[in-house]
Amino acid sequence: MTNQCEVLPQLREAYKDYFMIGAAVNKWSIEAEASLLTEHYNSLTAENEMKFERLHPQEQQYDFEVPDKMIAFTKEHGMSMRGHTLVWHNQTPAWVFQGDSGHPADPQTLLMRMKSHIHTVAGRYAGQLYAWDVVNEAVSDKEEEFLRPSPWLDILGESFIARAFEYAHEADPKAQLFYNDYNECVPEKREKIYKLVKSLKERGAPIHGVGLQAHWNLDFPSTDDIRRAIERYASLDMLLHVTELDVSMFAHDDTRTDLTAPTEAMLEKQAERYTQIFSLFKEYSAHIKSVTFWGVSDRYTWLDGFPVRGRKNWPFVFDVEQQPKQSFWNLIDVARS
Ligand code: HAH
Repeated sequence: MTNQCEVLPQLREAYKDYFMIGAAVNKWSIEAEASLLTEHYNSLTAENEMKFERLHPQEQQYDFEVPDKMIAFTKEHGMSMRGHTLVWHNQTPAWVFQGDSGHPADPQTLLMRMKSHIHTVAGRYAGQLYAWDVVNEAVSDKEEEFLRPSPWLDILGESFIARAFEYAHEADPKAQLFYNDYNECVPEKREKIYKLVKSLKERGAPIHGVGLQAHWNLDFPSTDDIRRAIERYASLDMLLHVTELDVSMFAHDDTRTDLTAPTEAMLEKQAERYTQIFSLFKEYSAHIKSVTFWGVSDRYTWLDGFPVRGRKNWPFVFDVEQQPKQSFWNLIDVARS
């Protein structure tokens, strides 16, 4: 088969009047999938390389080598970059929350560490990232629980969220600052995210947007629930970014591990889903300014290891050979319709 790259329409070009098209990258994909990236995408997010544990593994040690290279790549190719993420309960080293002799850190120490981390990281990249996911996943999935229990919440109380936004704004006054979460279209959680963002706004915290992670599958969430979530967050006068889109072939309770390739039925259903999803995004493009896939092609996705370890998944619009799937063509049709 001939190389189709040159004749393919470009996703970023097709959507240029609506929103940026992004991809999460890592050290491997930014090289192995470089031509797909530069052809179809104009925004990158580091999948893991800007997380606390990677940038700041020990109190006196920062490591900026890989993210610096990613930023250089985006500049070289005229792309933009989102920052992910400053404050999260996961992928944060234990030292952050530790005090003396086995006790947890006291509130002043933890707040000082948070401030220093945010000032150093967001300060280093000031003016080079158009947005930051300042706080990731602070809202609980459990009924009757508002915020997720975490060392941040346990030690600092709810105010850790507003403080994080203030520090990020001090360090990079031009970056758009986002609250980012998953299950963002589930009505009960949607209302908690709405309540959190509303209270941040009312307290005058410098928050500019809501990040919808959009880890979805062939049936979940319903397009009605996606629409309702977009409208609800937009009603707070927030920018919206779709930050981590993937359309898994497997429902949450599906633990099959026998498939070595997607079935025709799966591929067709996924393409229909992509049509519905991007039609909605286009309809709300006055609010949605960036749509990022949490990967590039089906060669690699974090879903190969989550929630079922070692089960291959095929969530994107380019296949394992980096060729366009029906889903890709549907996205082009939606853009042109
Ligand atoms: C996201 N969490 C994170 O924001 C991202 O940083 C990571 O690379 C992948 C997914 C989604 C998530 C999770 O980590 C655990 C349970 C449910 C959802």
